[in-house]
Amino acid sequence: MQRRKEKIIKIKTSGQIIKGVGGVYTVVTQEGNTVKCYPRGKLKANGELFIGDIVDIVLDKEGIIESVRPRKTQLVRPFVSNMDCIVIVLAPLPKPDMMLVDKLIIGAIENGIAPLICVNKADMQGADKVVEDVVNDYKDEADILVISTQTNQGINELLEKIKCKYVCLAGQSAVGKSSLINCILGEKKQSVGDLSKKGDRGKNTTRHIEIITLDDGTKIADTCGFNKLELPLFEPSRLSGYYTDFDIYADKCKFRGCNHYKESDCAVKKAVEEGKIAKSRYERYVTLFAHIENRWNKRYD
Ligand SMILES: Nc1nc2c(ncn2[C@@H]2O[C@H](COP(=O)(O)OP(=O)(O)OP(=O)(O)O)[C@@H](O)[C@H]2O)c(=O)[nH]1
Ligand SMILES: [Mg+2]
Ligand SMILES: [Zn+2]
Repeated sequence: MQRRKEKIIKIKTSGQIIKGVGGVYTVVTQEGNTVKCYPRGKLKANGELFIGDIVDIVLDKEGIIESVRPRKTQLVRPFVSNMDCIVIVLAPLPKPDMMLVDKLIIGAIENGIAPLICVNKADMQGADKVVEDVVNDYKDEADILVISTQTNQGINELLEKIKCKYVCLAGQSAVGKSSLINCILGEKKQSVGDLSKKGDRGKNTTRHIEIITLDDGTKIADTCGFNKLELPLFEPSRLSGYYTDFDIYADKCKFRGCNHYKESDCAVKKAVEEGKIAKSRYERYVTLFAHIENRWNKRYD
C-alpha cells in the first residue's frame, strides 16, 4: 500500500516580539496566538531583533521570523522598539541618578515621543524631596506622576495616562519596575528584587525584557534596570537640541548655534542665573556636553 505523503501547510502571518531569551523569540501573532519563533539566518547576521519588533513569520513545524517591519521608534537601552512612550521610573531608593533621567529624555526626544516620569515608592521617607527635585528639573520636559506600588497611590492615574498605548518602563535597577507590573496585574507575575542593604544599587533582577498586555489592550514592557547609559556618539553641537526647555531662551543667545557652554552673552546661562532653568539640570548639561565633546574629538583615535 502506498502511503500518501503528508503535505505540510506553511502559514504566513505577522506579529510582535514580546520576549526573547537565548535566541528564541516569543511572538504574539495578529490572530492573537503566542508562538515560539527562531530568526532566519540572514536576520541574525544583520543584527539583533528588538523586543517590540513587528515581524513577518512563517509557521511551519516551528515559527520562523522572516523579516522585520521598519521600526517606528527604538531604544538601545532598554532594547525595545515601536513604543509610544517611555516611562522613566525612579525612587528615593536607590538614590536617583538624574543624569540617567536626562539621557533617557534625550532618547525619548530622539524618537519623537513624550517621556513620562514616575516617582515610585512615594510611601518611603525622602520621597517628598525627590518629587521636589524632579519637578524642579523636569516640569517643562515631561509629565510627572507620583506613585507607590505598595499603597497604590497614583496607579489609576498612570493607567489612565497610558491607556491603550504601548509603553516601556526604563530606569535604574530596583526602582520598582517589575513591582509596578505586578501591582497593575494584581498578581506576582514578575520577579521582584530585594533592596535591603544600605547603599544597595539593586541586583538587576529582571534579566529579560517582556511586553505585558493588559485586558484593555495597554502594553507595558518590563525591562532590565541599568545604572550606566552611554549615549550614541553624535556631534556635541546637537546636544542642546534635545533640551527643549532651553528653546525659548536659545533664540536670544548672541551667537547663532550657541552651545550654551563656554560662549558669552548666552541667554540660556542668563535664564539659569535667573532661576528660569533649573541650575542642577543645566550643570548636568555642561558635564554631558564636555563628555560628548571629548568623545567626539577622540572619535578617530
Ligand atoms: N517602599 C516601597 N518599596 C517598593 C515599591 N515598589 C517596589 N518596591 C521595592 O523595591 C525593590 C525592587 O523592586 P523591583 O520591582 O524588583 O525593581 P526593578 O526596577 O524591577 O529592578 P530590576 O529588575 O533589577 O531593574 C523590591 O524590594 C520592592 O519590594 C514601593 O512603592 N514602595
Ligand atoms: Mg525588574
Ligand atoms: Zn547660549
